[in-house]
Amino acid sequence: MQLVIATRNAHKLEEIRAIFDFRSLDVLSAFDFPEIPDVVEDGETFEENAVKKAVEIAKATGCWALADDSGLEVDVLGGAPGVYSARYAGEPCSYPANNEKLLRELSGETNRSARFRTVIALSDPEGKAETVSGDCPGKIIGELRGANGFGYDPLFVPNGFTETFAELDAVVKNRISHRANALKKAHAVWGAKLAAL
Ligand code: ITT
Repeated sequence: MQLVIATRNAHKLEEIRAIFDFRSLDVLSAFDFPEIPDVVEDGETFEENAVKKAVEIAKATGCWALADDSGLEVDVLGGAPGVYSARYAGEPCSYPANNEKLLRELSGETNRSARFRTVIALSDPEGKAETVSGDCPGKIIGELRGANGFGYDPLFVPNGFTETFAELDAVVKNRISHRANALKKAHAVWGAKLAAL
């Protein structure tokens, strides 16, 4: 049986494959289905967008699908960029422009607390979906540090560390991240079901 990871974000895909033990499942991604149009992410929550991505890809492929909707919530910005994390500085998605905008918005601000959040949705081929979520608390620093990872990683220092996600080894990020925490729950809740596919 095939499972499709409903993402066209290569970094996310790499992290999901590194974190989650898919055992003998044949795992594909949205990159394997170039004819399927991008899912329009117009939900107001990570849950809505994750479910929409998983359900649309499951129905279009006839496979089970797993989607990740994620982003950064900054307390002093009222939870922004939140669901708009990918396109915070406008279209098209640009990580440098998003990071510059975040630094601008937080200029002179002493409260730098934030968290990454991920919602993982799993849909069956008919479009019946469930979700789990995970987060990772930390703070936003005042300059970019490190070259690993993607997105806001060079600005985010997880609680308990002095390095940013972009300075930490991928093995460490994949042990403590929002995505790791969500996927641990996914494994606990859906592991047996997925193993039986
Ligand atoms: P798909 O919808 O195809 O999965 P996407 O990049 O559009 O790809 P999202 O809509 O979930 O995915 O947006 C997630 C954005 O949140 C992403 O582009 C980054 O800016 C940010 N983000 C999520 N997880 C992150 C992480 O682990 N490290 C750094 N930034 C992250």
